[in-house]
Amino acid sequence: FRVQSAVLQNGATDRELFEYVFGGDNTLLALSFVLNIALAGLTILGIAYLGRNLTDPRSTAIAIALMLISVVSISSYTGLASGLTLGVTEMPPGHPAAGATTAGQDGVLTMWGRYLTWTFSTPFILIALGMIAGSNWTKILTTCTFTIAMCLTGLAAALTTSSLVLRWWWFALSSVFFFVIVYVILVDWTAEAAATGTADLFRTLKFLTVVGWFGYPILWALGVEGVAVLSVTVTSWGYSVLDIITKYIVTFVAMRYVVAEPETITGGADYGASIPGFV
Ligand code: RET
Repeated sequence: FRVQSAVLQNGATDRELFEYVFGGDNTLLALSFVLNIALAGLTILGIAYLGRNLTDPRSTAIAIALMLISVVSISSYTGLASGLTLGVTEMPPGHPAAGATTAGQDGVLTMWGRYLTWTFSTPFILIALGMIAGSNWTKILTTCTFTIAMCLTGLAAALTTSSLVLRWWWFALSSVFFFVIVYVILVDWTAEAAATGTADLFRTLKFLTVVGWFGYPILWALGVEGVAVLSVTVTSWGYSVLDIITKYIVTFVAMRYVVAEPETITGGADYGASIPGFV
């Protein structure tokens, strides 16, 4: 007796996907995962080392937020490398990759674990940035909820197979949520950082973050999920390189500053109160 399930029939197992990635023909794809496992591990150790003498509670909180970014990342990439958070998705009619096959299944390789785990990693980036800017928790948590919404609608965009229009509708929704975050960073936090005295550091972090984050929707649109101009391997390397910029480089830039100038960071200690004019 066999239960017929459309989902199970189309789905490759984690073992099949693991063998597909590490089976020899996809070494480059496999490396895009393994590199980030190594870098996330080194970043965690680096933060523990650099922050070993921190006593100021605010600086320590920022260091912990930064560490959690890499804690999520090492788990995320382990999920991808093990095949557990990979899938094969059959694209809807009209999609350029409709009719493709991967690992013996109908569909294209979907790295859905990426979209899922950004839900957990991006809030910590925004908590660290918001605290460095000296913002208040209303704004920090607003950006956190919008990034969660952005990542989950992005996940929906990647997994929707019912229609091409719906995939792009999810993409548009996700982009609107993204613009809310970009607005808060560029307008509110920039002004607050100037008042807090962290403008210099914030300018660097803002540049790395805003430019880096814009790369993700561009890759999505050009990659196999979107118009399929880029191959899965190129897309995966694109995300892995963006992750290096938006996570590990941002972490070390922020960490060096937190360790070197805790007084300035502590200067934003009234983060519970809004700066006049920026409610
Ligand atoms: C998607 C597709 C839908 C439209 C938009 C996207 C934006 C994703 C972003 C991801 C950032 C991820 C980071 C991860 C680090 O851990 C979901 C690709 C707007 C901005 C910084």
